[in-house]
Amino acid sequence: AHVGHPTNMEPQTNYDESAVPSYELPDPLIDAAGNPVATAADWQSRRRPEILRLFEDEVYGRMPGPFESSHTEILDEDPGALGGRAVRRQTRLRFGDDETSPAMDLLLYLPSEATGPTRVFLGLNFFGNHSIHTDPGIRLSTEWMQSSKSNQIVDHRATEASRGVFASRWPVADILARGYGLATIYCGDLDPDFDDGYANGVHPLFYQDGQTQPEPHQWGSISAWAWGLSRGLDVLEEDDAVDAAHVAVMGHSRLGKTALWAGACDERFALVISNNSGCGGAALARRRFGETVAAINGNFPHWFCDNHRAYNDCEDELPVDQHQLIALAAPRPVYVASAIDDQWADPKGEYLASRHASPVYELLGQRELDAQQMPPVSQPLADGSIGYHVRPGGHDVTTYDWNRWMDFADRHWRG
Ligand code: GTR
Repeated sequence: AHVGHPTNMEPQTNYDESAVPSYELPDPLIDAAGNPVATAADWQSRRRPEILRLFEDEVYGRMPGPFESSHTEILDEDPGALGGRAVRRQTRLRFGDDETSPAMDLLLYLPSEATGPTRVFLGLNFFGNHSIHTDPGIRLSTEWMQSSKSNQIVDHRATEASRGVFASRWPVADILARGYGLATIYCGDLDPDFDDGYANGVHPLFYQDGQTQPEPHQWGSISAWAWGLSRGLDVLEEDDAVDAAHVAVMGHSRLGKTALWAGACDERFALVISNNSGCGGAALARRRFGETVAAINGNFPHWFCDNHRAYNDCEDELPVDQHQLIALAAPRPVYVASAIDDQWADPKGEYLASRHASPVYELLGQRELDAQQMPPVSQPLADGSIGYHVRPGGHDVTTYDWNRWMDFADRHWRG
């Protein structure tokens, strides 16, 4: 199973390190007026909100708070799922009062041998909750999704044959065996991933009278997905079997961009994980290596806010760069994972952004990413509060990645 990509082959794409332009990164510890940020309190109360606001207004778009008339319904529970290894719970959060209101379904697995509240990894998926495992008890998504022959999505709808098509990206048994829970939501429940001028999904719930699409500084699809992750955390907070103070938000690719953004906006997430998130995620925009701002806004006009288009081919004008997005996770642990053959996502740019987030972690008394060089493949740098690895292979999520994240979570949460 794989995600159908657009061409990813812009003729002008640069894959040559020697052709990376020289650039100057905005300093996370110098504010917009040019004053240094010298204390943790100064960062937290003044500089952090300033950077967050710039990412809202110039990159992803501002998102609203929770929807007022939301209703939670537990759809089903099975204490003996996966051959008795798991408790499976499916919860629907409906935004609005009637059956036609948009809703998101959260699938949760917890280890059946858990004796107390469980720490959970929460991530969005691309093709429905049923795509993460062959478990016949998972409700088959009925929502729109990208048609895909290889993933058994026919006429934009999931089929029974699409159960488990992405199981390799979600090693549920391993996660449970290590004592963690896993929660997931289909991103299309929040906003179907195509450009329709924001007529569907959750955006219209918040339109003012007469408004038909978000303002140029208001949320695009990545913000809507990130908003959904926060609503997922709301659901988990209501669940006594979940240790909601230890929820890691993770995501791959466009959903990895989303995980970083969700972790920046919602400080309840205790740990933040980006996998192969690339442009608009963990990779520095100013390097213009692989996917660029112009390429991503061209191929996916609905992901970012409209203001972001002003930076097409003008990356140096951006008031922020992606190392500052990673820094917004501080002081919470953050992990950035790259894949060496995924040059479109610029693994080196992802490493550099992680390293340049370090001064903020240091200021907050955390151990930074102290390697001056990008590490070789399969040599994770994960002793501090910023974890980084580049693994062999291409654009994907593997058990290797999950094992590193679980090692990292163990280290931070279990000492
Ligand atoms: C690509 C896109 C990347 C990444 C990827 C994915 O086509 O250019 O930014 O998001 O899709 O989400 O799989």
